[in-house]
Amino acid sequence: MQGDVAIIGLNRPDKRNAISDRVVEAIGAAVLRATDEAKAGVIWGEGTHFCAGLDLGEHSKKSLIDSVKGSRRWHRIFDLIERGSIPFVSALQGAVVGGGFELAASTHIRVAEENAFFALPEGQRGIFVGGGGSVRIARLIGSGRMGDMMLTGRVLSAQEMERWGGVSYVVPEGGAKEKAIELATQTATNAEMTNFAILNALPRIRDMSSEDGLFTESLMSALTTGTPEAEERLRAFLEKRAAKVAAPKDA
Ligand code: 1HE
Repeated sequence: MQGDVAIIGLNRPDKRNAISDRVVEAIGAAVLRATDEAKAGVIWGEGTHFCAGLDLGEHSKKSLIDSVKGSRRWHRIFDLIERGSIPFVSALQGAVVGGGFELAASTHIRVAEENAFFALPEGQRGIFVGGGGSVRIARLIGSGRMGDMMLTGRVLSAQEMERWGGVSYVVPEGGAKEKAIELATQTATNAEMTNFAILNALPRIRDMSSEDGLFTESLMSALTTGTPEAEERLRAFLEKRAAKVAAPKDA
């Protein structure tokens, strides 16, 4: 923990933080604990690479049914990140590959170091994404671009991925974790109900018709405004006790 922020590290650098069954279960346990104890979380990887994706050694030994169950396990656990109640920021360096990119896509904000690189080599490996990428990555960067990555195996730099909308911040080498903690700390100061609505209403509204989306938005808007926290924050602004919105420093 750092203040209100839970720090979750992938700690298997000798295997480039490849995700085995044990690793994905450990991520799930850490995320549940963070959701209970913290107001925001950071997910980062020990060593020179964020994550090399699925543990291919373990995967190659699986039966068909175990492979389906394995994918469903990733879905269940990554869903705890994406649609839980606290925001998660991922700090990315080196390889952000396959399931590593799927993990990053389940977090709410992605910070990449200049040396980070992104790929979906499933085509080359003869497999398919199984950690939610066909939904989350496709919605993040577009299914056309995702299809291009999977078909050609092309590798994108952090800057290219930023242009594609897959990461929101590119920082110098060695700086991703610190920036991710800074952003997570910032999100932890928001009203809890607003963070909950952002995490849970936004992805659902995206899946709705415009009409249903607008209706749901009105309900969420009223629900958040009705909390004592919102009442106090709105009063603080009107009594000039709250910070104003300031123009960016480099504007
Ligand atoms: C692994 C894995 C892994 C490394 N599963 N063991 N992911 C991939 O196709 C990416 C495969 N990995 C790589 O391309 C490279 O390892 C990296 C670019 C990530 C890093 O390169 P490098 O030179 O720093 O490391 P290395 O020497 O390749 O790997 C170090 C060790 O990690 C080595 O084991 P060692 O026992 O020989 O030391 C590697 O075998 C091992 N290693 N990556 C198992 N992925 C839910 S579906 C998701 C589908 C996918 O994720 S597909 C993409 C899989």
